[in-house]
Amino acid sequence: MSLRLATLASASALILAACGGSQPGGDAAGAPAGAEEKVLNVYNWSDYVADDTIANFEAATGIRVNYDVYAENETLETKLTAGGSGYDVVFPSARPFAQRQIRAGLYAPLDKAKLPNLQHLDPAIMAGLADIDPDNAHIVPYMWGTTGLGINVDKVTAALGADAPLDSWGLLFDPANAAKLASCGIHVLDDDQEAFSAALIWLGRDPNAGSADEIDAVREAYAAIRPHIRTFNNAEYKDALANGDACLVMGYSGDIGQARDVAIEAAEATGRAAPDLRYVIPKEGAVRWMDVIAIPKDARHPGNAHAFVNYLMQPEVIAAITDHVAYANANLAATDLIDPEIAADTGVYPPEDVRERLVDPVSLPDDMQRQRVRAWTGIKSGR
Ligand code: N2P
Repeated sequence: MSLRLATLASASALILAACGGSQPGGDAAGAPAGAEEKVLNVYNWSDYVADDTIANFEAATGIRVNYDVYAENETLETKLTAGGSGYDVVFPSARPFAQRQIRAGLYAPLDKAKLPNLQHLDPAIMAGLADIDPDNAHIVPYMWGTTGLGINVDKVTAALGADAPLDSWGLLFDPANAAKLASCGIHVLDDDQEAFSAALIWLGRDPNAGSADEIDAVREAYAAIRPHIRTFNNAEYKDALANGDACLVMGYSGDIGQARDVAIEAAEATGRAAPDLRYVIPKEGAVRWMDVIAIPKDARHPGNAHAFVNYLMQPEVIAAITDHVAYANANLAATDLIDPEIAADTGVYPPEDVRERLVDPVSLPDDMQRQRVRAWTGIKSGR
């Protein structure tokens, strides 16, 4: 090569390196080939980290986080299935969502060498996930909780009397109760998985059944109370319970704990008495779910994603999140760091006799699942 050509060649290599994005291994923000731009795109459930979790990660790593939230597993799944979501870290529920997403090849295998904090996770929970994710290759457990009832005790007992069945799904599914509570506000989750399971548990049936007979039974259960339900939603019910717009909600355990905290703070600020807001795991039983962390296979910042996943597994970090969101985490080393009031809250960490009444969701065959989703759309619209 002549000197002139050699100079040209290295000049163009320099230009290509400076442009970054045009080189394999480079990226749009101009990081050199082989390095990741300091950006991370996270997609999580709403209200599922502490106020300072993201800012602390950014300060510790210099990685800028774009943080988006969703309220339904289906929203996440639609984006993942379409491909090119742009997200680097996501938080699906393990069953049946992550289960079928792993099967569909939507997640990248974890590079465990980059996740030393895996050592802190509860081995029993890890083993419990191995049937849907052999060798725990793709998902890391994040938070777990139950789906039950959030109750404004004063309003509910005012409507139903002092002997209101505060410990039963009958508060919602007995039409006589729902009719009396309609005016103080009933919200139900817009989550077919949870709504079907709750109705089947109330009916004394298997919450994971999906035959036509079960679908009819669930349809009838909701038809009887549909006129008394104000709305179906997965996030607004929290504020509604906190500010008195709802007196009975079907909701996720920690969200109801958060509503109680918000109501207490508001009461302190105004000098009024806080309402008695309670989370109840009904005596008939309830669903226990586990949300997990995963890296989509098309993530553009897998290095940053691993740094974030590892950060979330630091005992101090995850303990602070549990304190804030009132959900139990899967981190054994964090146990002693959790606020004693949260650790003793039986709605967050149910005692053994209650755990015996909890059911894990299972993945239904595709056609049954489709029928459930169709039936749910009809139930919500009152058809
Ligand atoms: C967070 C609710 C997540 C629980 N706000 C649903 N798995």
